Amino acid sequence: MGPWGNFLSPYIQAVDELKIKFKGMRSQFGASGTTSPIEFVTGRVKPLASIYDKTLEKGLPFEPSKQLALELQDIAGLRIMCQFVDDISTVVNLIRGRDDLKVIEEKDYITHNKPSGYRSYHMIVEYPVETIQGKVEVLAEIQIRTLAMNFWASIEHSMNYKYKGLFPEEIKNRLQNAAEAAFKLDEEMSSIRSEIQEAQVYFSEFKDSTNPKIRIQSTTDEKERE
Ligand code: 0O2
Ligand code: 0O2
Repeated sequence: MGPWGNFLSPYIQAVDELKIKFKGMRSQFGASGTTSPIEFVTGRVKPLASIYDKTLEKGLPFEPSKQLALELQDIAGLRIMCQFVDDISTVVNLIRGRDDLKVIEEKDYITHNKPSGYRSYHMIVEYPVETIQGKVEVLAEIQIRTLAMNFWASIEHSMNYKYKGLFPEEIKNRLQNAAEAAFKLDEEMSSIRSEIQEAQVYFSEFKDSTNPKIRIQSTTDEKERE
């Protein structure tokens, strides 16, 4: 493994482990019969080309170093998507309460959205990775957002590639308006949250009852209980 391979290896492990842990939180909610505040989780290690761009932006040497590990806090990136805005604070509190990581910084781009219109809650955490050389503490960025915020950010991010960050005024205004529309959608969905969740419970029970494998399993479970 070359110097970049060695440098990035603990980040790859951190992303893999954290993804499993956050997906585990979702399953635990499911198993306990409580609606999960987590809809889905994704993760990535920053590609070398993006690391290179960031070093140019920040005036850092493009080489694996302690300084790079400190300055680029999102080499390991996790994204947690929620259905409702209120779920975000539930997830933030769950992360704050964990013993396996340390929260270093929080940025609330939901109350204070970025001028672009971007909304998300960011947490920078320090996470210990066990390697064959011993323990390595790596920084990871966790972005927590609703599905609507994620939809907006994904579209805006891909348009950024086309316009290289320099949007024509009209596009910039339209994107800002779209961000506000996405936030209105979030508010509207929150106002009928109980109605939506009731329908989702009904829907998953209906799916289970029409799935022959699950019907056989639940009959077996019932027999075992008797
Ligand atoms: P399930 O059972 O579908 O939930 P991975 O390595 O596959 O775990 P990766 O590569 O980090 O994940 O990210 P990826 O492939 O972008 O997506 C991770 C998980 O998020 C996948 O589920 C996707 O199905 C799910 N996902 C991605 N986009 C959406 C979306 O827009 N809506 C919903 N509801 N889910 C989405 P899993 O982990 O394969 O399992
Ligand atoms: P990627 O991996 O392509 O998403 P930084 O720029 O990181 O040195 P800062 O200001 O501390 O400095 O970071 P910030 O703004 O807290 O978080 C940066 C990340 O948030 C970005 O990562 C995006 O993922 C997301 N983000 C921030 N602003 C916007 C925005 O206006 N639109 C979209 N779509 N995403 C945004 P990167 O670096 O772009 O990398």
